[in-house]
Amino acid sequence: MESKHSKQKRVSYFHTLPDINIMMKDISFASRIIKEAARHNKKIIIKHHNDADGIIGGYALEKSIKEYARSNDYKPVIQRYIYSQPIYTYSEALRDYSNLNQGDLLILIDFASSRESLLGIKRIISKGIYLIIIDHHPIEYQIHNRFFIMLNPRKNMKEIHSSSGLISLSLTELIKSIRNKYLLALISMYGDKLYDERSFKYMLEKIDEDIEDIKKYTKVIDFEIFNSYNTDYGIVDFVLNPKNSEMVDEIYSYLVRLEQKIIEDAQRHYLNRENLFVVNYEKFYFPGTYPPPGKITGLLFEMFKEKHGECVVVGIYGNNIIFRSNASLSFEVFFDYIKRNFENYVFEGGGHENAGSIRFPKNANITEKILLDLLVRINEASRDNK
Ligand SMILES: [Mn+2]
Repeated sequence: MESKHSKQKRVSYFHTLPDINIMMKDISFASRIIKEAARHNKKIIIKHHNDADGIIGGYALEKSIKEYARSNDYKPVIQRYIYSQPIYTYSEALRDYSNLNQGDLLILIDFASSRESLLGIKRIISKGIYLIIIDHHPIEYQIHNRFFIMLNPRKNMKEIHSSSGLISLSLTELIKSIRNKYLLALISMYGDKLYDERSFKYMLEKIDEDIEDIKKYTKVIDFEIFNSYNTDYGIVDFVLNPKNSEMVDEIYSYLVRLEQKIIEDAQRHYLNRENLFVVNYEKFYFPGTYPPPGKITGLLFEMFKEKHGECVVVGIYGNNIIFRSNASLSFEVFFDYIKRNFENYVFEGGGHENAGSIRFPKNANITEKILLDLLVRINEASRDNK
């Protein structure tokens, strides 16, 4: 029989994954900051991106901190919010600045690594509020400050395999391990299309659900958040509760039909040259409806990929373009070109390798035709460079 001691010493599976393992020092530091905040009954605010990855991170961390506090009879004030922008805006920072005091803790999940978030972040830590950012998007700044910790594998690695949900779960293992952790990790990774074959296989073996269930849960959670007006009425618990399986199945089959329709519509509205595709969402997408442009791009990408193997899909929606590729033309190369040749643009975000979105000013006049020519040119130039 195992002694209590050896049980405590057992290493969490999450901590053995390369992206996570390389961050263990920071993860352990973050867990100490969180436990301290709980012990001193501080206010802890968690804000997370409004997608499946973001909510899994926020949900897991909230649960873990609450259970830790309860078991130790601490009484921190814990609040969690869904946040729908890809950057930590200055107005959001001012709100947090006024709601939190010195020694309180703010945790931002699945956003806030971009340059545009920096001023707000500085404002927060200038008050002595602890700030933990859990993210996997490209990092565009560095801060060395005792109130600031960033858990983002891109600090150390170029190619990453972890979702923000997975990083959050790795952190909960040092606070209070939670139920369903493998199922939650899989949903967060599936939500961001981060299929790491080995860890997927390992975690799927640990749970009763199969990959089809993961797919269903992820899509339904995404859809629920999209329609939630940024209020979490208990989305994750609802979707995962077997009592609700009939309703969840019904929502899922509705979503499958929605996706099929969007794919059919999109097939009438694209231009392409070989494996480069430009799709104009303005011709078939109704603003504010599900699936939103970022997800449409993902669906079309999966479809074109099946037919063409390597391909690049770019969607235009108003002044936004959304890029997705598994071909030699990467988002990095594309974005580099934009930086050098366009005066005005904003990097909007992106969840994973070779995906991202860029916004242009209103009168930039970027049409499908211009964009396709641009793609062809960049593609040829990047080939010649190799
Ligand atoms: Mn994410």
